Amino acid sequence: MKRLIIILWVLTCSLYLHGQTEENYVKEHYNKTETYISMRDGVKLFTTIYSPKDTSKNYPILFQRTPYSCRPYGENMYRSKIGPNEFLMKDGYIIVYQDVRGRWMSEGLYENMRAYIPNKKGKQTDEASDTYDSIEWLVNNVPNNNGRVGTWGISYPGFYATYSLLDAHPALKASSPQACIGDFYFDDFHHNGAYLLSYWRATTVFGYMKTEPTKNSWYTFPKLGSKDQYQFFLDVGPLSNLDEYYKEDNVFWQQLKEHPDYDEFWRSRGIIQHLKDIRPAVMVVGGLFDAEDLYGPFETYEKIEANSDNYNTMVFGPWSHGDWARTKKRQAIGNVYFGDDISENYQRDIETKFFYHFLKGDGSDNTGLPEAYVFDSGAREWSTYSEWPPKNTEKKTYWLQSRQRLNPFMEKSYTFETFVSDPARPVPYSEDIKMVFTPRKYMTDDQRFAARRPDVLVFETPILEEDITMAGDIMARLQVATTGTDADWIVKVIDVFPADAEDTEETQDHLKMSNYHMMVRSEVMRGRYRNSFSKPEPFEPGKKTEVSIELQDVHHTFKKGHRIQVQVQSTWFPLIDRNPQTYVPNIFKAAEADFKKQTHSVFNDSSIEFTVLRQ
Ligand code: PG9
Repeated sequence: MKRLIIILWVLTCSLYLHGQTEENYVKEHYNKTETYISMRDGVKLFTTIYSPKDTSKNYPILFQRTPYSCRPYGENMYRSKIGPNEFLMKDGYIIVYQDVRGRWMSEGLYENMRAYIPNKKGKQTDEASDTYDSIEWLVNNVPNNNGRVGTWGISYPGFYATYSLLDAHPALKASSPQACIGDFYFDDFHHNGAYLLSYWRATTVFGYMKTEPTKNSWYTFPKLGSKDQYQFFLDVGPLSNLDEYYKEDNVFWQQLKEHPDYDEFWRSRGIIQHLKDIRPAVMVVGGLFDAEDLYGPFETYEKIEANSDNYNTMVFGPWSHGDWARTKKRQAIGNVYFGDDISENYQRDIETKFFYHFLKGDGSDNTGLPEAYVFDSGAREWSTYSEWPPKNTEKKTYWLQSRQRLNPFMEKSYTFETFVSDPARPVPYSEDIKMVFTPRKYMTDDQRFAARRPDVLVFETPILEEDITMAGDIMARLQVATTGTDADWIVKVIDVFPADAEDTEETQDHLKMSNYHMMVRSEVMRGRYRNSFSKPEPFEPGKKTEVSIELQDVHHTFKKGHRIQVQVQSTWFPLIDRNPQTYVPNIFKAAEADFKKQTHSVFNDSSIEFTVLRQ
């Protein structure tokens, strides 16, 4: 017994010491310095530099520019982890963080998704020139650097990593934009013109402009007094009532309200359009179930691939926003479990290899990594491709037919399905009662709760007799009509599990994986923008009209014994705001009386086109 107690005591101490060592790893192996770097217009940007204590050799610089702060501030205050992952942290790199212009301890004025200025003159600045000036200072002033720089970041920091590729400094050899915002009209705050009401609280973080460098947040979240976001936003009513919480000083809220269409304000801020003639090596990383930034990473990879000759690759895993940077053993999103150690294996075998090769290795294109690493979210395994979308794919069209059938052929009979869409009783986007900062879990959520509502149309194949692997984008071409003059159209692609599907430890108590309706991909088109995101048009009541919706790429095997299901609906609340269903110039300024129940129709010459791997 005594021996057992001693063993347990030793084990406890070693675990405690291990934890302490891990927690102090950065402090024990890195020196931290904080400095200001002057930009070409004189504005100073706050920069934190973690340098390996071992000064016997030179190291590459890994550089992240962020709007989320370089905290903790103070040269004796250390982050517990630094860099893209712990393998790189322990492999020896100089890790640098910088508050971007106008955020936290940096000087200057902030602009959301600051517009890129091609052919800048004199002291003109944007995020590309701020990155260039910063890298110029770092490689000439940071001791023991080897003259090679990499940039990385997730989400908004991912946007700044993409930005580093424009007018890139010659020392920039590699960049990994991850879940990188491409355009706020198609990422984060909007999807195809619909405003993401579920992002409303996030407007606090980016709405207020600070007046001077600060270590403490200069904004506070509005107190809502409710954790039930569906009921809260339904009770709020028209969006204009949210002005009660955000006043004139929330600059971004005013901009959102004043720019409902894809106008110059949004167009000028999109970065995808500028991704040409890129030189540094790029590895774009994204999550197949990323609710925040899916458009950005796919478009970033595809635009660079089409317009540059550089080394350009992509990795898309079974992740929600930023999962790949965490180290939880079981990778799951909501109720859906995908496998063990997926993020850690990516960090060790892909991300670390990429940066090592271009920042410490021979820098050739022979990285040993594939062009595309893409997880199959149905087969639960990785695939690699020499290009994305894969060459050996074909388009396969299914038709939305009567009696809830999804057919690979269109029946000759002319039919349509109708439903009453009532903004006062919108379809929830989630069964969960919560108040989110940004949406996340719904991307794989069970959709049976929606399938059983009369205002959700359901179209489903018979039980599949063989596997079907989708690898690429999905195009829905709806033929619709409405009694109103405006409407939103939402399409959801769902994997219906067989009755004998087993629960996992992630399965919520009120659910069973038996017959689980797994959301695979979904998208909305605000109907007024069906022909142009810049020039909205009303519907003519009763007139049959085409509404096309491109759904972002998937890589999913619908296995034998499963079914493919498509759902069509016109509200998705409060993921997106409600459409009044009567045409008004600006939905942000719609009045209560504009919101009207309407009857919508979906005709049987509506189709959905999948990109399918050839057998
Ligand atoms: N793209 C994410 C986001 C942007 C703006 C507001 C809220 C979230 C992100 O940077 O995490």
